[in-house]
Amino acid sequence: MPIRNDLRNVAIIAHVDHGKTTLVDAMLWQSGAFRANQDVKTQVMDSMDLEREKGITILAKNTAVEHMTDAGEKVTINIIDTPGHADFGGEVERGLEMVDGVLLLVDASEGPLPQTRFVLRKALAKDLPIIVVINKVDRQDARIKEVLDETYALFMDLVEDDQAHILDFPIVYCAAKAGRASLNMPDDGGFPDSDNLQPLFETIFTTIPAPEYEEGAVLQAHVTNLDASPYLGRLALCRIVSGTMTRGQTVAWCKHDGTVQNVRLSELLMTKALDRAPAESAGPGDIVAIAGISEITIGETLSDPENPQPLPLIHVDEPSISMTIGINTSPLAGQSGKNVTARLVKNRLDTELVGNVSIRVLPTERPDTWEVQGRGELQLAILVEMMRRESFELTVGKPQVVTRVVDG
Ligand SMILES: Nc1nc2c(ncn2[C@@H]2O[C@H](COP(=O)(O)OP(=O)(O)OP(=O)(O)O)[C@@H](O)[C@H]2O)c(=O)[nH]1
Ligand SMILES: [Mg+2]
Repeated sequence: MPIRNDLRNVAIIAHVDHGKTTLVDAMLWQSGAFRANQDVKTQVMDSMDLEREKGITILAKNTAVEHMTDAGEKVTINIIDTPGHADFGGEVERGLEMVDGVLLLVDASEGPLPQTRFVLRKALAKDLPIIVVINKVDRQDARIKEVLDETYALFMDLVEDDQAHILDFPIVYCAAKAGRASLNMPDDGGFPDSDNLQPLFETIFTTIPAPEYEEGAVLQAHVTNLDASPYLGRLALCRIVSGTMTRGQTVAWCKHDGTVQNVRLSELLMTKALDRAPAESAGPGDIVAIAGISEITIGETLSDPENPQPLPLIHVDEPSISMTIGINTSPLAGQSGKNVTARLVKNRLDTELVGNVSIRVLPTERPDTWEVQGRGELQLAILVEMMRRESFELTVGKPQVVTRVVDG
């Protein structure tokens, strides 16, 4: 099958704080995404207010860098930065739908932690090639060799019998903050022997397969994420699996409920560093944002109107924590916010459902209160905090563990 040798799609996954977003900063800088004197914030991908305040990634985001191989060929790398906190695991699962391989970061001092196991299990389930990146080798308390042994032990625990080939993973040692990488193991607390990330880039080029495609196959583009633009309205982020997409084209929108509707792509955008720029057309393996379909949701497919071929819906783990969210019923209601009616709260929760597949909203006995289920307390707390900032006044219940009845 032909391949797109000018393209690589990779996700960065790890436990919280192991340095994913910092590594993306360095990859952006070293690919000429910024001017030398440009004032760029650290963890530049953490663009939401709440992400910057809390210093964590909440939403998975993609960026694209252009980089030269040692052989002098220009390759575009689409990088998906994912959150490490367990509550946002749904973001990781969707991010993996877009890529052909992953960088598994492990902190050189902390070693593999629970979320390292969770994300590695997800990557193995999709049979994605893995590059292990031992990061923060410069930490004074680094224990690189032990951490590598613990990482092998984790793989041994998780790989299936038919996946032994995955144990051959390449290992790159990084100091993401310093923007340095090496294939040789540095001393604990020392720096990688290369003064840039080129060894990491080369490992990506050789380990992560270029997207494959079938010549002449019908269009199939999978919606893996949503975003909004003040000018264009809802944007659907898609990975084109086969075929090509052009701006203005009419495509078949294969919906969740099995129906198909023809729609026009009013805008086609491709990411370059931190910006999305209009493009005329895109092909297999490309990650694009499209506008023009205001009701489109995650997991749906855009395909050929003559011969629509939907891709499988995206499966995400079940919610584990629930909490009630309702209007403020106290006598002081209306003093701190303006969005106080049940209808506005319900509309806002419905909007959240559209972009956030790991959340559920259920009715309760009260017409002004809903049960919201999610992946963890932090995820639900962030939702409440966002709503309060949007001027909602809410009464919020205590988080409860979701119990599920299996087989009656
Ligand atoms: N010493 C050292 N610190 C680093 C390195 N890379 C990242 N850090 C620090 O580790 C902290 C976490 O970095 P982030 O890049 O936000 O980690 P993350 O994995 O994106 O975190 P989440 O997205 O919330 O899971 C920051 O304070 C970084 O400055 C490194 O190579 N060496
Ligand atoms: Mg991050």
